[in-house]
Amino acid sequence: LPSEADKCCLCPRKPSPGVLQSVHYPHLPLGLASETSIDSMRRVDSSAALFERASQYIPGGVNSPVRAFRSVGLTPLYIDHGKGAHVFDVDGNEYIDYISSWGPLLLGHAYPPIQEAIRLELEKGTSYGACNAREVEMAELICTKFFPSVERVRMVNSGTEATMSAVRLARGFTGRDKIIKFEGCYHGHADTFLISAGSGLATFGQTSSAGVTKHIIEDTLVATYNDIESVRRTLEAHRGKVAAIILEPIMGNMGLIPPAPGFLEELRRVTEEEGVLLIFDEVISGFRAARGGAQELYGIRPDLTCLGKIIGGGLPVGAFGGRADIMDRLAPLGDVYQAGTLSGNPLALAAGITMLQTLAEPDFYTRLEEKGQAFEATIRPILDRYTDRLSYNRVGSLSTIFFTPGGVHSNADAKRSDTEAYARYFRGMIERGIYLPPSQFECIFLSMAHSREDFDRTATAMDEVLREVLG
Ligand code: KE4
Repeated sequence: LPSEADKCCLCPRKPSPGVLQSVHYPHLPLGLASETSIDSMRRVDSSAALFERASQYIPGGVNSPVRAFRSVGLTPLYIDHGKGAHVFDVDGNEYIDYISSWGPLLLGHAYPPIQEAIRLELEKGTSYGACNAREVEMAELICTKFFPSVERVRMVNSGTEATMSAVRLARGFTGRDKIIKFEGCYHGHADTFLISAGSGLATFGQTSSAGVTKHIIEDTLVATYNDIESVRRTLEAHRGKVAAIILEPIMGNMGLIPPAPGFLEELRRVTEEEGVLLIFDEVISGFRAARGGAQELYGIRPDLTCLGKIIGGGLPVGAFGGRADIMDRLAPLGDVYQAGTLSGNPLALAAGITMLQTLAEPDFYTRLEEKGQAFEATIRPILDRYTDRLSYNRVGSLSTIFFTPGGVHSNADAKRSDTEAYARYFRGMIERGIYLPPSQFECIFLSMAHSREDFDRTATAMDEVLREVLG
C-alpha cells in the first residue's frame, strides 16, 4: 500500500486528469485493498475521461437520463463535492448550483448538522432490517408537525416507490383499476406513470416509454393540467372505474407551472363527488412550497400524499401517507402489499429528521420566500428586456425561465419552448460557472445556502449569455 505520506486529500486540489490519487487504507486487509479497488475508488479522472469509462458499463454513462446533458448538447459533469450552494467538478471547476440534487438539498450541500447526524448514526451501524426509533421520530414529525392530512405514513426509498405504492393502495381501497394523471406530470418511473410524462421523458422528446404494456396504458387515463373540464370529461367517460387522480399540485416536470386559480379546489370537489381518491404527488413541493407543501399553500386536503427528495436530506428516502382508513389497508393490517428492505433506514432517516427539524423553525419559510423573491428581483430587469422571447414562472424557491413568450400556464404552452435556444443558454451559463438544470423541462431549485452574491453573479452571466443567444 502507498505510504502514509501519500495520503490523499478528500477535497482534491486541481488534479491532472488520470492521476491515481494514492490513498492509505490501513483498515482494509491487503486482500481487499487490491489495486483495482483503490484504482476504482480513488482514480481521479477528468469528467470526460470518467464519462468515457462510465459509458463502457453504464447505459448512456449515467444512472439517470437527465444527467446525461444530451438535450443541451454536452457530456455530463462529474461532481467531486459540494458545499453550500456550490459544487466542484473533478476538474476543479466551481459552479453555483441551481439543481440542489433535483430538490433534496433545501439547506445546501454538506449542511453541517445533517453531516453530523449521519456521522453519529453511522457509528451505530447502517441497517438492521428491523424497527428502529428513527422511524417513529420521522412518522411523528410528518403527521404532527408538517402534514395534517397524513394520519398514517409509510417510509420507502424513493419518490417512485411512494407514488407507485400510493396508486396500488388507491386501487386496492376502491376496487377500481384506472387512474387519471396529467400530461406533462412526472411521478417517477413506475410503468403506470410513463404515459404522457414530463421530466426526463419530455427532455428526450418522447412522453411515453417502451416496455409499458397495453393493459397498463389502458388503465392510465390522461387529462390536461389546469383544465377541469378535461377531468370531468374523462371521469364521465369512465364513471365508476377510476380509483384516483394523481398530480403534482404545483407542476415541476415541464418546468414550473403553478395551478390555475380554482383548479385544485375544483379537482377536490369533483373527486369527492365521484368517489375518486385525490393523490398529491408532493415529491418536489413537499416541505418546499410551504411547511405542509402545496396542500398547505393552497388549502386542499388530499386523500393521499407522496413525499421524497427533501425528506431524506440528500439520502434515499420517500414516503406516502394520508387518511387512516385508506392507509390501514396496507399489510400487515390489510390486503394491499408493500414492502422494502431499506425502508425506514436509520442512516437516511437521521439525515431526514435533522432536515425537517431545521424546516420546523418558526421563520424558515418566511426566509425561504424572501430568498425566492430576491432571486426574482435580481434577474427581473434582464427578463423584462425579453418579454417577447421569454416567460418566467415562480412559486417560492422553485422557478423556470421558458424560452417562449406569452406566459406558460399549461403543458402545451411549455412545449412551445425553443429548446435549442435553452441549450445555448445552458452552455453559456455553465461556461460562466452557473450550473442550471440541463433541460428546459425542469425547475431551478433554490436553497437557503444561495447568497445575494450568487444571485448577482448569476444575473451578470445571464445578461451576457442572453445577449449572445437572443440578441
Ligand atoms: P425519484 O424516484 O426520482 O426519487 O422520484 C420520482 C419523482 C416523483 N414525483 C415527482 C414530482 C418528481 O419530480 C420525481 C423525480 N424528479 C426528477 C426531477 N424532475 C428526478 C431527477 C431524475 O430523474 O434524475
